[in-house]
Amino acid sequence: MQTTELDPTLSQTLTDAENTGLKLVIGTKNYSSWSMRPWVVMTAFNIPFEEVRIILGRADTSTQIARFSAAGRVPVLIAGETVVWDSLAICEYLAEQFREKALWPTNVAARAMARSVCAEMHSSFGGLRAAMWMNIRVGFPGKGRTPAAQADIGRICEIWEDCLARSGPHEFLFGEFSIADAYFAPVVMRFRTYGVSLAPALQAYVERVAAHPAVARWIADALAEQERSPAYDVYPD
Ligand SMILES: N[C@@H](CCC(=O)N[C@@H](CS)C(=O)NCC(=O)O)C(=O)O
Repeated sequence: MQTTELDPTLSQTLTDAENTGLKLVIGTKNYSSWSMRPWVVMTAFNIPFEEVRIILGRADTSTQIARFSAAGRVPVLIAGETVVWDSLAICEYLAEQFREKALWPTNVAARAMARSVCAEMHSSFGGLRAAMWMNIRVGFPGKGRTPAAQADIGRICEIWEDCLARSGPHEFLFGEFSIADAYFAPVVMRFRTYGVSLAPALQAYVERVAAHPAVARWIADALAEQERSPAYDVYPD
């Protein structure tokens, strides 16, 4: 056993992860927006897990991912014999398994709306994804403003304004931090990278999400990564 050499907090986390048996397979943190969502949820809600990080964009990336999921995508959650792939399915699985932690809002109407905005995030915003990919480390101010990306930014602002009008200007989208905020965390990263100017209330929301301890940890990990995907580090003219 090497645990005696680990710092006590990490050692406890690893012991807890062995007990829950949860393993989250993710991609490179600087780039993997889909991986960020369930990782932030699990970290924010103190759900212990073992992290398995696969470097994206390498010759063996597909082979590495195939060890865990035939779908060929990360994130993947391994819970004993149960394999859950796709970020939204993972969040739903966690919400069911850890009901006492209220990963979704507790109010039924708020929960329905939170699920709707996550489903919309999950199935839409192709313009934003294509022109403004997640890259936490760099700055691409003003880049990527294609008409489709602009339309997506407009719709996201509308969603955030609507949620914050109901929850309160100093709150998260549904009051307490929830899956919905984790779902939009990669958008927050993009808005920072690409310097999207926002109304003050929405800018404050961006800063609130970025400062959340779970999000801040992901950002710190992403900044510490040594791996580079050159195609995503320079914005083409
Ligand atoms: N809809 C999926 C999308 C997952 C996805 O596209 N993941 C990317 C990384 S962010 C991936 O695994 N790409 C495979 C690769 O780069 O080889 C989800 O929500 O989990």
